[in-house]
Amino acid sequence: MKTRQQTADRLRREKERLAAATLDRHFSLHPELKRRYRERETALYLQDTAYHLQYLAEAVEHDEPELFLQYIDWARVLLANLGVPDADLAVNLQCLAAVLDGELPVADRGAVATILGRALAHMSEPAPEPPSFLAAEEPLGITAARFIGFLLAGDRLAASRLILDAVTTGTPVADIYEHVFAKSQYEIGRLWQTHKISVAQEHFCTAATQLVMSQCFPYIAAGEKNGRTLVATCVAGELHEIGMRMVADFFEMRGWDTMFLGANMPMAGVLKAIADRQPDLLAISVTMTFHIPDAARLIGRVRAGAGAEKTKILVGGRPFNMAGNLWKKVGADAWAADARQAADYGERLLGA
Ligand code: B12
Repeated sequence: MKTRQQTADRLRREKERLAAATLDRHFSLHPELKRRYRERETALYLQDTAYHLQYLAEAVEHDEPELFLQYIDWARVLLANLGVPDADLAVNLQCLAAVLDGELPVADRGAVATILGRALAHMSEPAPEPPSFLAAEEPLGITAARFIGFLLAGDRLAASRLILDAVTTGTPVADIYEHVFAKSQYEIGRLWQTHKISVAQEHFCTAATQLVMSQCFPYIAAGEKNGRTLVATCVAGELHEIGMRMVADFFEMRGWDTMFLGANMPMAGVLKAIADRQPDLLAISVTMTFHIPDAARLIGRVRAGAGAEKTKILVGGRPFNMAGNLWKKVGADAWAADARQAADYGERLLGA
């Protein structure tokens, strides 16, 4: 366990140097690539390889290969849509495997080689084109399609009216969150990944969705309070906040008093909020796999500090949904896959 952690730390710490060694090896095996690559392509190659190393580090440290395998599935789609063929990525991974085989302590070469080997084996099949997250036959499927259609057309007012009409005519806000907002955000991500929308469109849709979520707030926070308290936060560096916000709002709908701290929260600030409020539950969200160490560190500090003895810790977000046992490895009390389940498990954790 200790060696895995040391190896992972080394992959993280030396990612730039290891990426440069991988590029050198790739160029020496394929001199035509060196002729093709300008400054920009070279910089992107180094950046992507450093990303591979960060995801690999998490997979190795926690013994969760899926964290790397699903990342490579994702990277193949992204790169293919940017004109980088699968074959180039495969050689990149082979070169990375050779560099690491020469660099790592003998005890950990096996674990790394197995994960990289599995990723390369996956690549013998064509990359699956990610399917749409929207379908008319799904609950609120037509509303979700209309909502995203308005956002992609730049019409926030129509998107807002669509949702407020649904809410005032009896559609539960929880259903709107689950079937409209979450699905349309995943779809926006797919459209960005496959190069069908721009970064600006993705930012616009996300900001507009947050606007409409805020308009729903008076409908969710109006019920009786149950005396339970929640602090909900994203770790430092983590910019994806909608998932955590949704989870916090589901607790609010069930009568909890919630304090949602949003994205990129400094650890010291979270610790202070916990000491001040002594909540029943701390909810921590991670989307980018390379933020897992920040969640583990935060949990360690909360457990070690005074004033949080009664606070239970629930984690969630993309990497926890990929690796079903990761929550235990970061020291949490529980994990839930989505907002509805989070509220169920939170209540169960407290024996409510
Ligand atoms: C919007 C968005 C952004 C916005 C976020 C703005 C904001 N204010 O939140 C911005 C532009 C900042 C952004 C940046 C980046 N993003 Co982004 N982003 C997205 C997008 C499109 C939507 C995220 C979202 O709102 N999802 C909707 C919510 C509801 O889903 P969720 O987060 O999964 O949450 C649910 C569950 O996971 C769970 N849950 C979540 N948290 C918690 C916590 C607890 C305690 C519990 C119990 C449960 C739980 O419950 C939630 C509700 O059901 C996703 C696509 C996607 N598939 O999610 C990409 C996505 C996550 N981003 C991606 C990437 C690559 C990036 C960048 C690296 C891009 C770049 N080159 O800069 C940066 C990294 C930034 C960082 N350091 O954090 C990739 C990640 C791929 C990967 N392999 O890791 C994705 C998947 C896009 C894609 N399809 O390619 N992004």
